[in-house]
Amino acid sequence: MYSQGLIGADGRTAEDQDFLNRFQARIDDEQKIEPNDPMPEGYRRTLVRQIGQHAHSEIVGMLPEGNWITRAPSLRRKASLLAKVQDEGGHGLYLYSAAETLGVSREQMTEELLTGKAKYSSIFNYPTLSWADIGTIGWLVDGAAIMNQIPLCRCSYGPYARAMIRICKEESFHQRQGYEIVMKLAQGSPEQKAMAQESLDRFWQPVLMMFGPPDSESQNTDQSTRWKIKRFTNDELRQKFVDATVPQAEFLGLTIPDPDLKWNEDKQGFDFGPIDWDEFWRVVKGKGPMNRQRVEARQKAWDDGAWVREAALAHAEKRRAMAAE
Ligand code: FAQ
Repeated sequence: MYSQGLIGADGRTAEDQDFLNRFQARIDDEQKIEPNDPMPEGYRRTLVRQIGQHAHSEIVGMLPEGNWITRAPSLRRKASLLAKVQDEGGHGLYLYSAAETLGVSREQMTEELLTGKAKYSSIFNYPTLSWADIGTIGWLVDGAAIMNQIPLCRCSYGPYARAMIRICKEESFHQRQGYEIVMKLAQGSPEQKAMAQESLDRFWQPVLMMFGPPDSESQNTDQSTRWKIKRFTNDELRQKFVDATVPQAEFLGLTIPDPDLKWNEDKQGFDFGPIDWDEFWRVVKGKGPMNRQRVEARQKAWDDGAWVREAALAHAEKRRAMAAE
């Protein structure tokens, strides 16, 4: 995710202190920034990076679950999984459109993804090895996504905030369908319960990593919070997620794989054990279990779709020529 390229950097914006102060005053006043409004180049670039990575995550995120559509255990499960994966594709499309309002094209963003310049969420570089993983992804990955994305509905950039409202509604359905799958397994045979537990064991740490590095290592949080792109820090959201999820696991009769997990009366939240940040950075830098396969799948889809893009352009050109006659 998070393109670090120079997409859209025009280097021409006059950003004297007066301009920056006026912009910050609009942000502090909770005014929404719209595509044609003047904005600092850094604000625009931060949004292109974040929205672009978010869009890529939604699209790449279709792959681990898509892997199970043909193997879903019943027609009902297949229909809801199909709908869920399709929703994620829709989210990617709204988000690419939101990023395009900032002057970057879908082609540029895709190129950055395929060349590895732009990132996507680390979580999608893990494989889905069992049916229980589909439940765990809905329950925990969509659960973490909602925790992170509800505050984005109040992001200062109008098109991103508005896209997030619909996305969050759909994500909450996804979270429930995942929780229901895990619940059925947890209440099923000992083998099914063991499958749910094994999946939770594998996904717990990678899910906590979704919120990004600890605040002390997060280079973007301070500025993004000042611009009200982010409303909470990475650690704050991670803590909220843990506090919301522990009682859900207890209800399911599953054990969160963390011996240090303990209720802390003083902070009214759970303490939890260390996260393997070396693994996080390895995955972010392209060395996760599925990075290569994920990018190859996107490259193939882009290549296979070339004729559609060419046909659509030729059609648009023909219509333009006819209208001009
Ligand atoms: N993976 O300075 P920060 C979903 C990078 S959607 C990879 O803290 P920031 C739905 C970060 O880019 C999931 N890289 O960064 C679904 C930066 O590097 P850079 C995606 C990561 O932007 C469910 C560096 O580390 N959600 O799941 C990750 O302020 C099921 C330092 O980090 C969003 O994208 C990571 N996890 O905060 C779909 C939400 N974390 O770019 C299908 C929007 C950090 O400077 C199936 N994004 N990095 O080179 C955000 O809220 C923020 O971008 C954060 C990161 C919170 C993710």
